[in-house]
Amino acid sequence: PQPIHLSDYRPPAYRVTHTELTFDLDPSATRVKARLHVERHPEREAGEPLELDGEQLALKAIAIDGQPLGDDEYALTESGLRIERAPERFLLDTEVEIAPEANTALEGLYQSGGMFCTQCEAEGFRRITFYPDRPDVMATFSTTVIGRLDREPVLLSNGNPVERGELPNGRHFVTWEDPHPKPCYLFALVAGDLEKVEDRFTTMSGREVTLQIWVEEENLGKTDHAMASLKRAMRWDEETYGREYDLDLFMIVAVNDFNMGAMENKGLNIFNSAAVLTHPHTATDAAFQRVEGIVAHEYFHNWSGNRVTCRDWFQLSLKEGFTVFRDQTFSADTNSAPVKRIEDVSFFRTAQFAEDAGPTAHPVRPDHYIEIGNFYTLTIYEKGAEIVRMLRNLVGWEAFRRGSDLYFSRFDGQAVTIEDFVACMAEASGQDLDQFMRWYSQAGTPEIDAHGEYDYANGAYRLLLRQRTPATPGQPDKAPQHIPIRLGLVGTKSGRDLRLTLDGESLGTDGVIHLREEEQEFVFTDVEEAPVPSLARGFSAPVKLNFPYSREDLAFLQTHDSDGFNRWDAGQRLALLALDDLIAAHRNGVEKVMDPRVVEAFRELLKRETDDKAVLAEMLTLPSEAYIAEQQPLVDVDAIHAARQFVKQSLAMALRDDFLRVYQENVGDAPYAPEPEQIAARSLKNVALSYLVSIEDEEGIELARRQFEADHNMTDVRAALTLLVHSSRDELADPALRTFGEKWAHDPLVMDQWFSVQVSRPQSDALERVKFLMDHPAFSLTNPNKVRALIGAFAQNRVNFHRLDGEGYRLLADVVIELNRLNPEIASRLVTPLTRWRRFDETRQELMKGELERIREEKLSPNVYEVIEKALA
Ligand code: B3K
Ligand code: ZN
Repeated sequence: PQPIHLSDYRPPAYRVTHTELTFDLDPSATRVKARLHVERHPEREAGEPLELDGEQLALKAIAIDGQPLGDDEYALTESGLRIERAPERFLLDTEVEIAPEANTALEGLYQSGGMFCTQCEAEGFRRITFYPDRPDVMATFSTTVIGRLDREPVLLSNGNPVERGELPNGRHFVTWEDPHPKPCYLFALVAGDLEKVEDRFTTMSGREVTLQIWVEEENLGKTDHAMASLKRAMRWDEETYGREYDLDLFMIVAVNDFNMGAMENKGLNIFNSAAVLTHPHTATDAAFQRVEGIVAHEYFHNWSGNRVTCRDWFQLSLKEGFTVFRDQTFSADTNSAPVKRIEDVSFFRTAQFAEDAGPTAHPVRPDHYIEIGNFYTLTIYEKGAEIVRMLRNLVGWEAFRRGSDLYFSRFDGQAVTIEDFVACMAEASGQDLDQFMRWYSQAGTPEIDAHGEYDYANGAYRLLLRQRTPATPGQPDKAPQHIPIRLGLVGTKSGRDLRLTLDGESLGTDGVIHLREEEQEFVFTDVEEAPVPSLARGFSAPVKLNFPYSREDLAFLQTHDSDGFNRWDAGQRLALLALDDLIAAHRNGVEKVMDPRVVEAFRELLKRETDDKAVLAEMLTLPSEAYIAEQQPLVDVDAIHAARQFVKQSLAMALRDDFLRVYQENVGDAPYAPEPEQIAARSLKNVALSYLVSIEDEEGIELARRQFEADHNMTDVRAALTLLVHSSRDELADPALRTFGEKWAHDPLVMDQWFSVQVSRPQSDALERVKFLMDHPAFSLTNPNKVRALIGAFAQNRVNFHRLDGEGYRLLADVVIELNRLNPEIASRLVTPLTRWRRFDETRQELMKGELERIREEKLSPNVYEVIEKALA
């Protein structure tokens, strides 16, 4: 496979203005007729050939302006169909046959259970019909779907239904019209035996919109939260961005087999059932919040993605980064804002930093790729969102909103670039964003080394900052980034934020400085007392910031910082310092000693009753093993696990009664609601319980057992089950697992949780469990949710996946090899942990590399090929 380069972009030779499709559905032989209204692109010369993409299509007929083409008038190529001589403007008719039931890649038209559904982004439409499958070809669509009345009573596509009727032989049809020009990646079709839940929404200009969520009958009781979330998102987008919905109908469909979370097809969003269905007894608080976030995300795409889309796939972050930023702020507005930020940043610093430091590191706007399906990454999505967040902070919300309005009005109905977006922000704010554009082109995480000094004699504080972005594949040298650093100087005497005066200008007590050079000194004057700096508040830029804080400084910031995020981060830094010592002790075989400062800091936290409970729960959570590993030059999985366990147990022993009290204070008996206050209490309670169970405190174990049996809601049940299964009390864990597994055998989403809980346990039998569970009737390699729940979860199990006998790696490679044939998109995601082999000790390096090499022996899909080549380069 050959890479495609951004610099080779040219507009298409021909565009399609209107597309008429007719699907005659059949699992093994669906017929697709396409009539394309084609015209030469005004910027391209006459006489160029027409090239259409097509994969796995059996061509049955082809005609131009009603005249069938002779064999010498078109050519079928490896990637599609080519017509050497085409008129300036014409109708192209084709008919192809495809086999949805054989489609295990879940791209194009496929079957999930008994229903037909589609996934076209990024390049799935070429598996449906011959078409210029690129986002800069935008057409209106008219789609007729023909199916069997008994098997497919419901026939859906984009837009509005305009005609329906019965046909001979028990068949019927519905015709849909979508008046908004769209690229084919936003096309969707769903057909099956589905039921709907319906609601209404009145838009800000008073239009009535019908909202429908389509599900299999047994899931009818699980749509309330998604529907409520959708309505909140619609209102929020009107109030916050002035964006109104633009069709009379908005549909969501839940399907069980889906590669990603969901897809924003115009007017017909298709969702992984895991991203839409909830019920207090089947979904955890985290799942409720995830559903809210994804429903909002897909809805927001209606403007940021659909009305204004991407010129080419290099611009993917144009729609994804902006839309993630929009959904993050929506969730922050709806729930606890500080906790949302803590969760997002925690995840980002663990997973995106690792991506940025690994062999698949790429800029937020890549300049080449082999398979675009590999670029739906944390960098494109989450780092892209961090860039948009920096933009919002740089220009201020009002200018940002003006820039956003300008962007939507100027480019409505067009396919554009990241420059177009940033230019609107520059225009609306009058700011120069040239250097800022480097965030899109440079891969890697900038590191800042900061040093500070208080000059007692002059009451000045000097802050010296030095930035450096490490080399990444293909980018050895980096230029300095424009890094906005929000900061405060917290007075060590007063415990308050001091006034910030820089170059004679006042920045208030919480200001932003701009690091643009490789090295820059900032001198704050009139600083009345010696401060501890609180840097990069709210994670004001996606960077690693090192400052030589003492443990006393961190303990001080943890209680006094006015920024909630940095209070939390100070605690994390303090814990990391203690963990560092313990990791070293473990490696050197020296006795481990707990840092009393961490114990005291926790004791203080546990006393605070006034604090936001959700934030408190976060503050009581130790950095994850994956995040600790991120901080180490070379990852020692066993030492990290042992050190973290030691800290957890030391805290539990020292503060046992406090944890018990916090648990008891937060047991509520109100009926379950996925509301911030309740969620906070549950997470605080379950964190406290996790400490008690970590030392196998009898009272704690008994509380966990009772919490499991009380069966109040899935959040509490799953938390208790996880604690029991991850403890060494198998006499309690085994019956609990059995009860749970039997009770929920009929519910695939709950069984996913049952799988994950078991295979993430630290006990040494986790791998054997994976193998055993792969034969469980509820498991299937062709269902991505199952693969993620069992294999994906196991690959996150640090101690067991990285077993020294290499069995964990072998198991993952075996699955990757099978999935490479069945579902390349999932296979290439699943292989990620192996690609990080350079981070481990020599023995593990060899073992991991060996598995990558074994995979390379196979006949690889472009997806897996690209990742393996990078990993072994
Ligand atoms: N835009 C989709 C991505 C699906 C692509 C899968 N190859 C989901 C989202 O970001 O909303
Ligand atoms: Zn998206």
